[in-house]
Amino acid sequence: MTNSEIAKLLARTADLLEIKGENPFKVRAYRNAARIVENSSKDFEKLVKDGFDLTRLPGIGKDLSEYIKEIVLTGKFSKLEELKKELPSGLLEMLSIEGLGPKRIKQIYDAFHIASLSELKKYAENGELAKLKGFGPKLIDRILKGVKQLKKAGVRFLWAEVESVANELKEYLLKFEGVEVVEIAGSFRRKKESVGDLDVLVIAKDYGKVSEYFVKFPKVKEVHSAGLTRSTVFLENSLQVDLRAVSRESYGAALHYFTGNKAHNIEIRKIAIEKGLKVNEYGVYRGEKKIAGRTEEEVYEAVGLCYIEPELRENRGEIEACLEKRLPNLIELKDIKGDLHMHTTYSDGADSIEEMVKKAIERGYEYIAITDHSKRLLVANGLDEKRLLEQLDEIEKLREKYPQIKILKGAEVDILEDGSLDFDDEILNRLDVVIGAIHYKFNLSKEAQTKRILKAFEKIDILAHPQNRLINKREGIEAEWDEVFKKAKEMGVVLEINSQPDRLDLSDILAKKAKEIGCKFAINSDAHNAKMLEFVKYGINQARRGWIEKEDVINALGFNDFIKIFFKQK
Ligand code: DGT
Ligand code: CA
Ligand code: CA
Repeated sequence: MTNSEIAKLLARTADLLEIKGENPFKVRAYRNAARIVENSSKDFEKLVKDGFDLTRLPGIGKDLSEYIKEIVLTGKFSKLEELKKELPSGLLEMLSIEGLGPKRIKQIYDAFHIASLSELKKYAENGELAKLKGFGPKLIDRILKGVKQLKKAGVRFLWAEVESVANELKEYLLKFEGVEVVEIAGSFRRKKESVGDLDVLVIAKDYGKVSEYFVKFPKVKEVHSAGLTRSTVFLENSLQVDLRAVSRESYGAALHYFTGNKAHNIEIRKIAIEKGLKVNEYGVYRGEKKIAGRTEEEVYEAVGLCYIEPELRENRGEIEACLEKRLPNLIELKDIKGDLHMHTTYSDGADSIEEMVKKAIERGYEYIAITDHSKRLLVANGLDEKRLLEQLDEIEKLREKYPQIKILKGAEVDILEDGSLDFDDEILNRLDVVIGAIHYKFNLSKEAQTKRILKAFEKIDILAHPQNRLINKREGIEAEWDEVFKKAKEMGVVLEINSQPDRLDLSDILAKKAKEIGCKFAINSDAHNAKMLEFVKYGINQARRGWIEKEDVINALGFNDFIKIFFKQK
């Protein structure tokens, strides 16, 4: 870690403290610290590793010495991490816009509570920003340019956000004469929770004509390049799309190469080399001779491997698992038999219980649980906790009206700061399904957060969105996940894979970890209206990336098996 990297973390801390409106002396202290480190001729990393007492250097007190040590030894600065959790990540992004320093961002944030670049753009365009003191037309112009650049450079899109435009584009291309195959490779095909750009492959008679047609796709905003085998455009939402021509003979090799990820590709290439083979985007070769490339299956077979599903291609042990014949048999959407987490007009949902029930029947579910919020969030929404009791009565009536589906009585109960629950036992005892969820106090220490969750395990059946992250916006809580998962398995608490596109929580990595420990999962929609019951497909994507099989998922069981297992604990 260089001095200027250390300084950058300290300066960022100062910026965020300033945006937050902290004491100016504190802000200045961090800014000074950053400058001292940046300007020092000493190599701090080396000094720390040699155990040198930094306070002996001019200008470095006890605090700064501790900060530098922490950063060098952990690569992170905990004060900054805390601030990042407290403030929307959009504010951090704004800091890299030329002309926007912490003072101006604070002005903007205080006035409009803008939390993302898209909102910033909106306020710049609709004239609101210009009402702030010091925001002249030149600055507004610079802000707009900055937003555009940033979006091009580094903004990732939620998978679900690009799904419809990706499908539209695919259909559009397939309509063109001479186009035989269109496939979207890359992270989109791997169903990664967020996508940097779209990598589209086509097999076509005349690529030049297809490329001309491609850049006229109605949602294209800007054509970056249109070459002989590759074209790049930006769509209205700033999403980059690359189109590549591939030949039929190389299609499998190209699809494999551009699906990635890169680390998976590199591993495959290593295995090939050991066998005296060469793999690239055109095929698998022994010497000059091409021995495979038409299909992906052929490519894997040629290097002595079985077919690996795109969702698993992350170099997280999938190649080893294939060689040891223990690749998972991944869960599919059609395996889901019920949904155990949804909201209605009894709390913050938009549709009635009956509308949710009808939609669930339409989806062929055998059972659902109605799980509105507990006291804290009811009150916050101006509602009364007695509503739950009325709701239970209504469920009784609907059970009679819709005998073809089992309607379970549930609630999504807040886990309070000390791990106790936001409904009394008397109410909890009347419920079939108690989901526990953390909705506030996200930045407790790891120990406190773990304790909070384990305490709640005494009374809950399912832990909702365990990490409490919002993709690209909020990192989520810290907890001793190994301990949480072991306890969940031991106590029969089911872990949710929440299907909301910006949650997808548990993440792929933690879901895999929990599976290895032996936990059970519920892939739930967390629907806030009837249409949202469809979101379960996103949860399925994430579950597959976490190596989850049908047998691991409690709501993939038919109702009779479900109650046997789910209610065993009670
Ligand atoms: P993204 O777009 O950031 O969400 O992630 P990807 O995985 O779609 O990455 P992207 O668009 O940069 O490239 C698409 C695929 O192309 C990638 O998954 C693997 C392959 N690829 C790209 N660059 C390299 C490379 O330098 N070496 C190898 N072996 N493969 C590469
Ligand atoms: Ca990509
Ligand atoms: Ca790409």
